[in-house]
Amino acid sequence: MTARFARTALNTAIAGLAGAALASTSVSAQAAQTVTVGHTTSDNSHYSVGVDAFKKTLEELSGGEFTVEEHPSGALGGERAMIEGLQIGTIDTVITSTGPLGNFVPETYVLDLPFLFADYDQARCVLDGEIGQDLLDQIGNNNLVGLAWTENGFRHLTNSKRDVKTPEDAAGLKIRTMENQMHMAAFKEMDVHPTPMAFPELFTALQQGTVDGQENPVSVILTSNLWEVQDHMSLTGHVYSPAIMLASPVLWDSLSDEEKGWFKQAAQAGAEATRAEVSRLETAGVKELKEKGLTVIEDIDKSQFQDAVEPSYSVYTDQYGSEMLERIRNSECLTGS
Ligand code: EAX
Repeated sequence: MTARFARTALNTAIAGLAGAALASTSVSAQAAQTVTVGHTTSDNSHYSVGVDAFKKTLEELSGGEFTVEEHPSGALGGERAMIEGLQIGTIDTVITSTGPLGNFVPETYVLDLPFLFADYDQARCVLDGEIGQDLLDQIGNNNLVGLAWTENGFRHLTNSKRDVKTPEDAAGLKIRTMENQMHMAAFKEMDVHPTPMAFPELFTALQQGTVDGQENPVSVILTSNLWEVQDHMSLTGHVYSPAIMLASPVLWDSLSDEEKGWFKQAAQAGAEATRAEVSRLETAGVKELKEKGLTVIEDIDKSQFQDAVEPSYSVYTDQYGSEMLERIRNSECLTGS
């Protein structure tokens, strides 16, 4: 190396260092605002895949003004407790199933009726359309902000006692349900003993035999390791479980319109990533659960379960009428579309 070349290389290196120092000064002068996201599932779940996409999109759109901190596995509490946290501003954003949401926004109970949606296409289409938007608006009237509909998935039954092929097989089992009136009413019709419980308590309750079984989408059963404490799974798909990304009104009111737009766009990117993961796990996850030792009953006559829980619809219509139910049934969203 000639002396001249060495000097030039040294100068370039010094210039580079100075540039880096300048860049880091300007970043630290404008520290990113950290946004918390809470959810109950693990850090390899469908929700977590959504958080990654949300984080990436929000950081990109805001040019680093916001950064995202994930709190998975119920670290910030169960879903009902986290929604309360949003209302008082102790949590910024939450991804939750609609399980406990009806307790805050009764209009959303309709979504948790058993066998309301025939398949993923129909459910996603309804939530992405006018009906989904109207429900987001209702959520906005209840001291919460609905950023985007995302997804938990069709729920399937697991238990530690026996193979369940028919509603009669399930009768007498003690099953943990979400804290949702519609789910509890449906299970009562099957002569199951519904035991509402927050998700973070579920694994231990199954392990200790406080309950015999539970019901959740494949993604949750797999990534929350429920297969370790359950033996039998039935692909009942008895209810579609929507999820939603919610924000605290305290955070929301501090944002400009442009920033609000970034949050909504990022939440939608998260929802798309989550839905793709739910779809992937619907088959790949079942295979994995079998490999882990669960007996999976795939050939279920769903119409038997549907007939058994049908009377529970009156629990909803007696209180809330049938207008929203009819809108969903009459929507242009087709199955398999
Ligand atoms: O949203 O409580 C439940 O069973 C939910 O499916 C879970 O918390 C993921």
